[in-house]
Amino acid sequence: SHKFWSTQPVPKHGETIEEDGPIEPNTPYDQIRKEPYTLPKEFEWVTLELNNENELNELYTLLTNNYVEDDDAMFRFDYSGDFLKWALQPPGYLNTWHVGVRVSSNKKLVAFVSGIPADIRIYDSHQHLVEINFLCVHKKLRSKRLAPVLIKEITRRSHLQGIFQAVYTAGVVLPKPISKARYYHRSLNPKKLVETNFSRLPQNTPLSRFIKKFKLPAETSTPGLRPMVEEDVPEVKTLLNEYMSKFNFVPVFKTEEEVKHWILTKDKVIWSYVVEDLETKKLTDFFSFYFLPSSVIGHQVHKTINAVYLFYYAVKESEEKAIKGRLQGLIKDALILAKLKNVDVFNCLDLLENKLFIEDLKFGAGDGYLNYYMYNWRCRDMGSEKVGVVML
Ligand code: NHW
Ligand code: EN5
Repeated sequence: SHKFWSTQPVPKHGETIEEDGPIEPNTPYDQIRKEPYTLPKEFEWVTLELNNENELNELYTLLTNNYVEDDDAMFRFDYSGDFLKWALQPPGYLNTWHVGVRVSSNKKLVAFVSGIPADIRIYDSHQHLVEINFLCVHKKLRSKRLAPVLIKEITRRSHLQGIFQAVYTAGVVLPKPISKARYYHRSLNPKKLVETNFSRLPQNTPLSRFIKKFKLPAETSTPGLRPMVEEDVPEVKTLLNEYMSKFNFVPVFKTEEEVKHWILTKDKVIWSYVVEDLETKKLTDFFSFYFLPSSVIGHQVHKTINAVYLFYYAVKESEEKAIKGRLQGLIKDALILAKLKNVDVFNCLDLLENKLFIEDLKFGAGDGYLNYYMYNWRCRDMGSEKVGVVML
């Protein structure tokens, strides 16, 4: 099978790994193809300029109508324009990695793929690489082998920048995941979730009892919890990098600019909170969650579900056995804060130390999974509790 993926430097399914390292050597600059790959004749390549509001809107429209859906095609991700700018313009971003395909005759945007620069650690190896996301082909152009052309083109544009490894995630299984995580969902607005069939009312359960089960306190309870501000950036950077040392596959935040970009609150995009020790005034913990609504496909009343996803966090607790209680308290406060923002569902994956709170805080297993991949890197796979990379 895999007519395309079998030609790429990725491990084969069933392959056993002896030693970590690249699958193929870096291509010397003079041997990298300098012309874009050939598209079917009715299409042309474009580099999107997301600072241009019209082009940002074209991307928003393509994704809102054609991007990822659940397996039963009931919900589709609805990333906002502000969110896309945040996701695609981090420090050091390149316009040339915002790759679009237009119909030559009418200039309609019909496909896209993106890359952003990132630093990660996988086991003991630190890498500066590209994170690939937002691969999308218009519904009317599916199964015409456009995706492999987009992937080869973003690969070529990465090679031209001296980058030969990539990280990406997908719901689908390809050769070959380094880890597989599961989605979990915590109802904040059970009535709406039942009305949209996002969640099913369990047999013989009245709605009133279902609603009661998910009730939360009106206020948070962690002493010293407050919204993160710009002055917190240096301490959050240290907390996060230290906390990440527990895991095998993690982001490395090298500059304060990156932490400012990725963690600081941006309204309706990402919210972040810190815990300040009331005596020492030092930060002990933080957490963040991003806002990613989903369109409810073909519903008469409800057009969107307001969802947030747990993003990066750090817990400072020297006693390993006390982490569970500490983290549960923090995430319970995150649920309360999200509820106050009119969020319908709080989502997370079972990575980081999330298994410590998933059950007790009444998250339920979703029907979606997320597979983690690296391009041109061979390494041992790992359980999701060893993964620290959260992708948007
Ligand atoms: S995952 C979300 C991907 N997007 C969606 O699911 C949106 C809805 N679907 C679509 O738009 C996050 C289309 O169905 C897409 C495929 C475009 C997905 N990743 O054109 P054909 C990301 O963005 C393979 C990789 O006919 P199509 C991560 C498939 O296995 N490959 O299909 C993106 C087959 O190859 P095979 C995928 O349905 C990571 C071939 O595409 C894939 O019209 C990209 C069929 O192509 C997926 N999600 O379009 C890789 N889905 O060998 C980056 C299908 O099996 C690699 N395929 O025959 C690294 C590059 C940088 C390296 C730098 C050194
Ligand atoms: C790359 N950066 O499947 C992203 N979502 O569970 C691309 N299910 O929302 C990769 N089918 O389980 C994305 N409700 C891969 C994920 C694609 C989207 C996806 C799943 C994740 C999802 C919902 C709705 C299912 C609708 C029917 C779901 C059940 C929730 C319930 C709440 C109460 C307790 C039990 C569980």
